[in-house]
Amino acid sequence: MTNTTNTIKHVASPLAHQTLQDSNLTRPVAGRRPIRILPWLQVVKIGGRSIMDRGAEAILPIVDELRKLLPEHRLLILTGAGIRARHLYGVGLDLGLPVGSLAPLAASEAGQNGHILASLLAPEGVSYVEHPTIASQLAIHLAAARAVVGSAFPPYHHHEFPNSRIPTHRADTGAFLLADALGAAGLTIVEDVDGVYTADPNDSNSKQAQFLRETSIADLAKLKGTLPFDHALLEVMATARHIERVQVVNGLVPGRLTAALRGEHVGTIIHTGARPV
Ligand code: GWN
Ligand code: ATP
Repeated sequence: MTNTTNTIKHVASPLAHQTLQDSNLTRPVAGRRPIRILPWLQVVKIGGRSIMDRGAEAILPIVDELRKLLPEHRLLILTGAGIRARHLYGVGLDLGLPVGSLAPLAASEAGQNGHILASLLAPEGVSYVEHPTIASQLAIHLAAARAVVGSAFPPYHHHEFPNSRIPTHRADTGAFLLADALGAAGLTIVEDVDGVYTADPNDSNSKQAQFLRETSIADLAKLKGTLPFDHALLEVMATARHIERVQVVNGLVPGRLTAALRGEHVGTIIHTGARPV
């Protein structure tokens, strides 16, 4: 019998002979901080319901602000889905559609809002870029333009987790996952409230709502009530690799987004689980 082991063809890998479940063995290889792919990028998530659904009254001032920010920042502007997705959930759930069918349908509404925003910024060279382009050709697009617009909704499609009938990973989660994966300089979430409160400030039954100027995922996880973003955002912020803080700002107040991108504290700062190097 000839010896069939050919050392020339053997590819040495530190992960070859072990289970990937054993963190003691994977940590030396996987424990290092990933590189920042686009460290100069500022990611801005524009609310679907809170900004886009309000039409010209809310959108035009934000467009004006974004336009003026272009010489200062290179932006990935991501839009949420808004009221059309909520209508869709209502119809889809009534028909018994599974969550994996509702996710792409809702995602398409986030994309539509992105197309609207990109059209308004087109004179500045800003275009809507598709999910596959964000995944693999973002750098070249941002070399050609100061900003691009995309859908904030993550394209989980039929892979959306079936732990809820409404997709749990929505636009805020999608924006954070992208910003952290790209190692972006920051993420700003633009809403129609000044930031995060201890309860919904627009709920007439929660007059006790107190503004949280600075908070953390641990503190927010203890809050019993609702949040102005997807609950799953807390989970993905817990395991963040790069984005150490997110600021939630009121996009209905002119100048707040500009100030936030300049590093000013004008909304709620949420500290994530990412640690400084
Ligand atoms: O369609 O507005 O991207 O950027 O999650 O998938 O449902 O798709 O299923 O490149 O791939 O509707 O067609 O649509 O919003 O997501 O896009 O115009 O395969 O540019 O074709 O990952 O835009 O769209 O909805 O984002 O969020 O053709 Mo749309 Mo969305 Mo366009 Mo995109 Mo989904 Mo594509 Mo996709 Mo689908
Ligand atoms: P999408 O982009 O997914 O369409 P959005 O981010 O534009 O959504 P909402 O999901 O409606 O908007 O979130 C903003 C709303 O959340 C606020 O208008 C506010 O009334 C509500 N809200 C609920 N709980 C809180 C809270 N704890 N603090 C602040 N706002 C809250």
